[in-house]
Amino acid sequence: MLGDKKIIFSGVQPSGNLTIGNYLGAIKNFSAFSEEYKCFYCVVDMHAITVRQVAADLRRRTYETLALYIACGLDPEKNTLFVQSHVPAHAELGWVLDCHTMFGELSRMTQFKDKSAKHADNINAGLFTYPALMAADILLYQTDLVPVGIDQKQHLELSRDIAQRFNGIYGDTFTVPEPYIAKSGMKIMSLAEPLSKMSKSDTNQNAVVYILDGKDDIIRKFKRAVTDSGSEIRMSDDKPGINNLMTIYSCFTGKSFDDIEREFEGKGYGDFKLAVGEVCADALTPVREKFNALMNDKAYLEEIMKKGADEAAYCARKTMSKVKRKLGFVAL
Ligand code: ATP
Ligand code: LTN
Repeated sequence: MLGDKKIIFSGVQPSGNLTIGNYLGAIKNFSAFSEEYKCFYCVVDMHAITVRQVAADLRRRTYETLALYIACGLDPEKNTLFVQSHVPAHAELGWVLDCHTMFGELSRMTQFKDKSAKHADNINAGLFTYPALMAADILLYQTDLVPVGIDQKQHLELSRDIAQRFNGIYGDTFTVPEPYIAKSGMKIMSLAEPLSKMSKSDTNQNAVVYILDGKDDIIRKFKRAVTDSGSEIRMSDDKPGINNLMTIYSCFTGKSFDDIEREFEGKGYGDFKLAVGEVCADALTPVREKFNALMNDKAYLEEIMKKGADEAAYCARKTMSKVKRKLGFVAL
């Protein structure tokens, strides 16, 4: 709690162009919390370097991710928006939590297994201990609730285990966080392979719709989306392609699956794909316009980064002094 408000923390890596998966699974939901909670939204650049990055790209994407937070509706006056590497306490608590996280626990993380298969030439220690740094992000702010896509559920469970373990050894130190996983949009799938997650690091550009894609690209990608045999627009276990498109349509329009089935009764996949492309493009146009304006004002973005880092560092400092005292570190 901060004052009488519960605390929210979430993060997005500046590791690529953000997708409609990041948007529907995470960022779009963030602004709903601004009034009722004290919210920290972080650009987690330290997590991004667990995979090799080109410095100039990482720098640009850090500005872009912050600009997208704002373009997607996060008011910097009502939310603390900041960059992870600007608050050194993340690295500091990260180390402490490394020493309270078990090798076996980290070995079981599916994201680690996936990413080490994908980057077999760079299975570095940071990739392995990534979830302990993520736990540090969350626990540093005494976070109550963490809005994420379902792919992060396992990491959240580990954060809870680490918090409980630490509290058990040293006495009450951290709030034990709960995940907040939106019912729809928690896992948007690839348009090319609807059994795998849409991911910003996918090399197949047609599989992924980016938040900043123009209308023509969006419509073209949806038109090419892989669909299933049959022709009915209906949710069904054996229709992963249509399920995914229905989910996307539902997220952008707020319509239920029953409504969508009724709306497209008697129509074919072609009509439906075009409709999904159109609602998606229409919803993202204002986001893109706002984003472009913000990217032309770097000084403003830097001002937000600075203000965010100060606010975050203030809260982080309180937790860090408590942690150091409990551990037996000598205070000067
Ligand atoms: P990468 O491909 O680099 O691993 P990513 O696309 O998975 O990245 P992250 O920065 O790791 O993106 O995730 C940011 C947020 O977006 C997280 O809360 C994550 O759960 C959510 N998210 C990512 N992809 C999807 C998706 N396809 N559907 C729903 N939510 C998603
Ligand atoms: N691991 C997350 C990004 C992330 C995060 C966090 C999300 C890093 N720290 C803290 C929520 C809270 C990812 O890969 N999507």
